[in-house]
Amino acid sequence: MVSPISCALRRLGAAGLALVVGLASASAVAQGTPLGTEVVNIAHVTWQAGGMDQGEGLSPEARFTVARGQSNGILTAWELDKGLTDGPFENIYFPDAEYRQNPWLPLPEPVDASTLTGNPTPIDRSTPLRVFRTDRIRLGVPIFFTLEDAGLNRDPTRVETVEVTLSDAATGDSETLRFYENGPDTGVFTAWINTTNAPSPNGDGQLATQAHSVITAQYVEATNITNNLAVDVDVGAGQFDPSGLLFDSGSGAPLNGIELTLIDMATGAPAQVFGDDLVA
Ligand SMILES: [Ca+2]
Ligand SMILES: [Ca+2]
Repeated sequence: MVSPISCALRRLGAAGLALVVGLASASAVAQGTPLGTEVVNIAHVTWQAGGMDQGEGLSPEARFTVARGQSNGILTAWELDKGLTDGPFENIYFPDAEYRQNPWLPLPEPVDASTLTGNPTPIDRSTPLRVFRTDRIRLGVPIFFTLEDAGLNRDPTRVETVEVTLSDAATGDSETLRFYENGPDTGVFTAWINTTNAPSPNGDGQLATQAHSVITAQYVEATNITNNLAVDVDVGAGQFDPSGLLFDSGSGAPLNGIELTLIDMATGAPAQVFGDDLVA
């Protein structure tokens, strides 16, 4: 962004010298100017002698980058209430979100593809969703996110956006999302992501994961790293693994001290159980 500065003319002395001096000014930066924008103010200096223009002299520049001070943002992961937990719950509106695939595209609608509560019908986002904070999900459920930061609500008349990157530790899949403010003046930016145990390339709007992985969401503010935010979500098992852990169906947390008897559906008798190698 370049801010041409209006100039003042002042005659100097009997020799008839005149200088035209530009004034650097930060006021040319609008409130909604994106963070990281470089602003260049140029002070034009021209001069006259004996009433004659002598052309342009020095043109010094002043450059600065639009940044902000330390903020107190909060990045939170949420899961839709399916009646499996006691909460606490909040009702949050998730109106819009996009993923980067050159250009930005609307995110696929959130769908629960988990074993226990799966439903192919997309979750209705037309009204606020009843959600609870989560740091552990069952594989296949969509994760909802909020980034709350009043300092990023730079224009109270406009819905603004922030970028957040999601990554999965086990699969390496990564998605860059554009969170939309859920009202012109809320300072609450929202998005969601569907999770799958199927292969999913970077930048397709869903996140490949697997049991016991960790999904990380990161907000990075290049102009002030003290405002960086991150949240981790552990992934529980999606299908029964005879040699694995048992997880609470509501929270996804591993259970301890549980005895489980597998029944052979054909005989009604306890089933013979094999390990991962299908032999032992
Ligand atoms: Ca706003
Ligand atoms: Ca993907």
